[in-house]
Amino acid sequence: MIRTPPRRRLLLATAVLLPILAVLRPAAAQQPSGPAIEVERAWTRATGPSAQTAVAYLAIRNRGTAPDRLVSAASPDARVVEMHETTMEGGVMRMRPVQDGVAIPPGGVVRLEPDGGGVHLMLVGPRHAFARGDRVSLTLTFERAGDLRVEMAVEAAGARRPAAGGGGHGEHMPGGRPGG
Ligand SMILES: [Cu+2]
Repeated sequence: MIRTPPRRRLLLATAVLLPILAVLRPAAAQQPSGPAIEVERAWTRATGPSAQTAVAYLAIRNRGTAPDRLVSAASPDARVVEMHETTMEGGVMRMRPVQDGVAIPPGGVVRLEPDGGGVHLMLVGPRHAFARGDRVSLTLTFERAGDLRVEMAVEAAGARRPAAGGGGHGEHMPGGRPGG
């Protein structure tokens, strides 16, 4: 009669389990609990009735384990929402549309803020004036996370951050130069 030694049985069990774990692990990693994409500090600036554009800022946090990408944005309060980046060309500040969207790395936060690297959202053709204290609705479309609707706080004209005043570059035109 041949008995399998206990150590050998353990090795056999490990040999059977390891491939199963190898298959299960990547699937579990792709399903984080809760929403992978969160938006914080979404705000825009007060505008006059004849404003051609309004600027919008926000921070996007990726709590997931996969990279995502902001591919487009829309608002019922504007004709179109564009993603812009500000660049310096020969000492002149210019805005141009962002190509291929804004990458949001896993575990990272991307800040579309006045001092956060020059990327912002531009509400082109606001349908009405934005008054301080109002809320403006914005829908963000992500490659993986899909659509996300956020309410932006309307801060004072020229604000540099939410709920604070200060000198800003004010109203600016797509492809033009910021006011200062
Ligand atoms: Cu812009």
